[in-house]
Amino acid sequence: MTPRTPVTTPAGATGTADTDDADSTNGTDGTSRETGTVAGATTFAGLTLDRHVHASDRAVNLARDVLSGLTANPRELPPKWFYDATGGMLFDEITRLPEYYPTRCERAVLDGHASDIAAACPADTLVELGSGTSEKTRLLLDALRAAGGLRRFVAFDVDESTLTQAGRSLIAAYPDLAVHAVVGDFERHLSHLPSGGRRLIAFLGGTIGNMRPAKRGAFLRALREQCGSTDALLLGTDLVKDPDRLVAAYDDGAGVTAAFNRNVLTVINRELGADFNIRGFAHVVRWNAADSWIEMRLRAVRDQQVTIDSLALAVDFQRGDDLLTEISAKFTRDMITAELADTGWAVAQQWTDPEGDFAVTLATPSTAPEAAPV
Ligand code: SAH
Ligand code: AVI
Repeated sequence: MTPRTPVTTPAGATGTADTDDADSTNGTDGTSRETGTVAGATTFAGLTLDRHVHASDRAVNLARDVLSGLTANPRELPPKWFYDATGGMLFDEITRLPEYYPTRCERAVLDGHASDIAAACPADTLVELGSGTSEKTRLLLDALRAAGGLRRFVAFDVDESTLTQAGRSLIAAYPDLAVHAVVGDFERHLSHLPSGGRRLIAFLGGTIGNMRPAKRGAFLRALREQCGSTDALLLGTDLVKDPDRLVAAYDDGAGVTAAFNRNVLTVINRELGADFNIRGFAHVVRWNAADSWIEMRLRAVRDQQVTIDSLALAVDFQRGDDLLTEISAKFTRDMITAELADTGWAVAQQWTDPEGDFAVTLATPSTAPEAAPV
C-alpha cells in the first residue's frame, strides 16, 4: 500500500513556524504575557508557571506539523499532539492497563532504588521532563526529601492542563516544596530550564523512545549542554522483549490505546477546523525489528477526503493508507550506554525491574559534548 499525495495545495500556513522560539525568551527577558511579573513566571495558588508555548504558538506549530506531515510521503505526525487534556487522561488510563507494563515496571525500579538514586545524586532540585501526572516521581521526591536537601521541583511538559493539575496536587502533598511548572517543548526549550543548585533531571516513562535516533542524540546533547558538573540525568527506557508482549502493550483489549491514537485527529479537528471522521481510521500497531521500535499508525478504513480549514488543505486517503502517529523505541542496555556516551553522558548506575523489562539509568556529564550536527 502506497500513501497518495494530497489533491490541494495549502495557503500559507508556515510563515511563522518558529514564533514559539521567539516567545520562549519569555522565561529570561523579565516579562510575562500573563501578569507582567518578573522572570517570566506567573505565580498562583503557590504554583509558579512559566509558559514557553502560548496558545497562538501552539496553533502555528500544529499547523506546521500537520501541513508537513500530511503532505509528506509516508505521512507522519509528531506524537506530542496526542496530549491535550483528553490525551493526557487517556495516557493515564493506559498506564493502568494490564497489557501496558512499562509504568508498573518503572515504578518497581523507583520503589526499590529511589534511595540509591538520592544517595548518588543528593539534588536540591528535581526537574522532570515530559512530566505528565508526575505520579511515580513522588517516589523520587520522597527519597530526595529524606536525603535532606530537596527544595524545588520543576515539572516541564507541553500539555498545560495535565501539568497544572499535577502541580497543584504536588503543592498539596509537599507544602514545603517550591513547585515550578514549565509549559514547553523539550525539543526546543531546554535552554529555558530553571537553573541553579544541584539538579537531578528525570526523563521517565520511556518517552525518549518516542524520538527517532537523530532527535534523541540532539536532545541528549542539548540537555548535556544545559547541565553543570554536579547535575545528573535519570533516564527511563523500555527494553527489547518478546514482540507479542510489545504489540499487546500498544493494542490493548479495552481499546484505550486506540482511543489515545485517534485523539490526535480530534485535536486537529478542533484546533485546525478539520473534518477527520474518527471512525474512518483504524488503530494499527506493528513491531519494527530492524529499527527496534513499535510503530503506531492510523489506517484509512475506506476512501475518504479530509479538509483542514486553517490550512486550506484537502487530503485524499485511499482505503489502507497509513498515517504514522508514533514510534516507541525499545533499547538494549548496550544501546543506552552507547547513546549516552555519544552525547556527553557517562552511565553511573543502572537498574531494571526483576523481570528485566524496563531500565532506569543514572548518568552524569562526562566530557564536553561534541558540537551538535546541524
Ligand atoms: N513521564 C510520565 C508521562 C509520560 S507521557 C510518565 O512516565 O508516566 C509523555 C508526556 O510527555 C506527556 O505528558 C506529554 O504531554 C509530554 N510530552 C510529549 N512530547 C513533549 C514535548 N515535545 N515536550 C514536552 N513534553 C512533551
Ligand atoms: C509516553 N510514551 C513513552 C508512551 C509509549 O509507550 O511510547 C506513549 C504511548 N503510546 C501508546 N501507549 C503509550
